Amino acid sequence: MHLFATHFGTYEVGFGANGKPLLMPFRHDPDPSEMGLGYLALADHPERIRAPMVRRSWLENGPLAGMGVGRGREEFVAVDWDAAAGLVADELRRVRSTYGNQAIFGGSYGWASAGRFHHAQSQLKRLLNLAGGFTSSVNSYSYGAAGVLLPHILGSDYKDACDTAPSWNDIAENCELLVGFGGFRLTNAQVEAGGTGSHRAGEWLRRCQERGVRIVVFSPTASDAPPGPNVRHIPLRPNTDVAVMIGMCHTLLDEGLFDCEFLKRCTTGFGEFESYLIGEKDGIAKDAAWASAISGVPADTIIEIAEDLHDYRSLINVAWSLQRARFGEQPFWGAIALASMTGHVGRKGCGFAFGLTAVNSVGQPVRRLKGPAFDQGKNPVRHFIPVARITELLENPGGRIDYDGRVLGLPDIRLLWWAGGNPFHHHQDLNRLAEAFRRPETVIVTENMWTATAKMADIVLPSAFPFERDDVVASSRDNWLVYSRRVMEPPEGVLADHEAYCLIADKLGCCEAFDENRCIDDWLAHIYEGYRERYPELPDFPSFRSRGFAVLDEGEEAPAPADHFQSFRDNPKAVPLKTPSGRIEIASGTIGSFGYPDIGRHPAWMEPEEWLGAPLASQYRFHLLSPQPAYRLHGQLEYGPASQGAKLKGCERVTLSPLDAKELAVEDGDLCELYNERGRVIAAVTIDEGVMPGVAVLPTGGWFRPDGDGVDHGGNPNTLTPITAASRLSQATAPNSCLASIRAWRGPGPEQQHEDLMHGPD
Ligand SMILES: Nc1nc2c(c(=O)[nH]1)N[C@H]1C(S)=C(S)[C@@H](COP(=O)(O)OP(=O)(O)OC[C@H]3O[C@@H](n4cnc5c(=O)[nH]c(N)nc54)[C@H](O)[C@@H]3O)O[C@H]1N2
Ligand SMILES: Nc1nc2c(c(=O)[nH]1)N[C@H]1C(S)=C(S)[C@@H](COP(=O)(O)OP(=O)(O)OC[C@H]3O[C@@H](n4cnc5c(=O)[nH]c(N)nc54)[C@H](O)[C@@H]3O)O[C@H]1N2
Ligand SMILES: [Mo]
Repeated sequence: MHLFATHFGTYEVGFGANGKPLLMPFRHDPDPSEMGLGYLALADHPERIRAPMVRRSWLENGPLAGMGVGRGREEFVAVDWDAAAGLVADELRRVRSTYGNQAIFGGSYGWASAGRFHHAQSQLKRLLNLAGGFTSSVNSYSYGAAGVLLPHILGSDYKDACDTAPSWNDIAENCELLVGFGGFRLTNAQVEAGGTGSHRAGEWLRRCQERGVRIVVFSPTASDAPPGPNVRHIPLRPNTDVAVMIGMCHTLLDEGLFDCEFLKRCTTGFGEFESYLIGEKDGIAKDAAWASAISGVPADTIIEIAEDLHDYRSLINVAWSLQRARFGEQPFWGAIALASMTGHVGRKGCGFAFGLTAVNSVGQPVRRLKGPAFDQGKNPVRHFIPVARITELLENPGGRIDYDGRVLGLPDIRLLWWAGGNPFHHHQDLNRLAEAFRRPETVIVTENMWTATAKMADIVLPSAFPFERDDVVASSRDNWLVYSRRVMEPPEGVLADHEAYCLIADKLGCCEAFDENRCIDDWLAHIYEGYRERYPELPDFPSFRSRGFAVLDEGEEAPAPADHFQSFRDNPKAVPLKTPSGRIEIASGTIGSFGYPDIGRHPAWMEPEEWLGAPLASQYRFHLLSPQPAYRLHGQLEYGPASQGAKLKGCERVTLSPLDAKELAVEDGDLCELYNERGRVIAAVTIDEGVMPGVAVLPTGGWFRPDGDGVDHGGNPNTLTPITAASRLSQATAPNSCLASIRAWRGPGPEQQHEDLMHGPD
């Protein structure tokens, strides 16, 4: 079977009446995503990069004359691959001999494409490592706060985003009450990093409902509640979930409805938390009335749900979005404390979970394919940043930042190379990032389209789309392996990253070390054989390639994966967690010992600078939420038919409550401007009575397209979001703590503007 595999699923390749290739849903996928069906339309899109391009004054005057001021403002000149490879190799050599390899930033965060071999970051990092190394980055935008917090609270086994949740079949069989803070945004489950052959999350949620699992969703928007029976939506102010959780903890304490024996055996630090709950030091009882005043949830509701969490076999799920906020560690820690008090942790399908439906894999009862990656080699440079500190890194050479109990020195970055990520999609405060991006001497970007990041480069290397190359596609959280076979040739002048880097490696004199004398087919066979060594039941490579896919345990009843919390609960001494106490740390001496002002020893409510209760809210009246887009993957496929079709007048949609729309005197479809001291962005109003008044929802992924006045016509919420970290512990991204104002927009819409705004490439 001819298959093409992506982060949003696997597609069958066929031919249309006009003889052109087209994508069709994969026959084995019960719930295929529409998102990718139009992927091939991007192949000859006008914004495609078709040749290596160099910014004119960089090419003519070199990296030091004029530095980066023209970046993002000047035109590009096409060069051939030999010239481009020579420029890149010379520049790498110059920077490393003048400043040392730590002056090269190659962190390159981003999702790139599915596929084990053409993995953009691995390809680049392998090349940079052979060139002496680079300053790197750690953690993710997805799970930045939780990924640092949870190893302290639950142990090092719980760093990965998908490892805490019980499996869906255990939930369906055993759980009676599923409480979701941040809800279950099912459009997100279309996606899986590394791909999948089978979308199942929606089906599992339905099965839970059929079995009578009651679902309660706390969210500022009703659309986070799934359709179907037994669902209750409770609106709350953004960023206040931890106050609700703490109010529930107080309720359980006050009413004596908590599992004292579990807390004693399996947790540590409850006493300190208890003292906080009753207000021993500050005189404030963190009761339901207190939580209600912060969150807007009626006190009776908080008490009722708290009692139910204790009385029924319950599971508390927290969406990842909650930790993409100021003090984003707190709702995760709070949920663990609350679930521990209910006493259901370690009971089948109960306790706590993080990110059910955030991606397809969380909770899937499958054996996972942990396969070999394309080897990046070793990086001799020790400098790194937590991934979301990129602006500070560029702004503040020689500076220092706190991180997880350490102090990190920020090297002086002279060369920046990004491949497989789009910081002008993903990072916060994009106008500030643009200034920071003008500081290094050279910026190189490997991309397939003229993203805002590519436009900010000096050297742009054009990259083949994933449908223009063969790859072995598998996710380490899934049981599907797909042979993704090229659908068409890339345009002349465009290479797969690996091929481009072979040319550069050749100029650097490390060609053999880079490609090990293997052609791409050899690499694919080599990677696949790595899987077969671990899973001997897989077919041989030629059979796999001709069938197009292989599935672990195909056709068998999914084995329920072992739930470590069950054995821990049964015998915490024999099967301890890998925390200092061996138990769940409701208070953490380690975190306390760091002495950070923005995270303490136990879960607590801390007031973000930007939320609806902040003094700043009298100036900027809306809390802006920026969830994941339903019709594309981040900024990818923005020009695909699904994403374009979801726009209104060519604009991204911002969703408002009817009350706010009335007050702003805007109607459905009107253009409006969202603004704060960081930027201005245009979007089209969509009115939804499910949105809480005071909240505006603008999904991510619109392409940052500032006009001459700095107004973004692409609808990217990160024009407005702050770079503030969740805390000094994680230094994680926190875009969901953002206040903004809104007014009607009377200027021209993006359709009229678009032509004028295209700058850079000809
Ligand atoms: N406000 C706000 N901001 C957010 C979030 C939020 O919730 N709110 N969420 C954050 C999260 S969780 C994430 S994960 C990030 C995602 O941010 P990114 O991962 O940076 O977003 P993508 O658009 O997926 O960027 C990947 C880029 O890689 C390119 N690419 C694809 N394949 C290849 C390849 O083979 N080679 C090369 N060289 N390039 C390739 C694509 O064209 C694309 O431009 O955004 C973060 N930003
Ligand atoms: N279609 C599609 N799916 C995707 C992606 C994509 O780009 N497109 N990206 C993928 C990636 S990289 C990731 S990391 C995951 C992210 O998965 P999540 O982080 O779970 O997803 P989000 O869409 O950011 O947020 C989910 C919901 O959280 C709610 N929310 C935000 N702030 C608060 C709050 O303070 N309190 C409460 N109670 N609710 C709040 C919002 O209403 C939002 O709808 O999604 C993945 N899935
Ligand atoms: Mo993410």
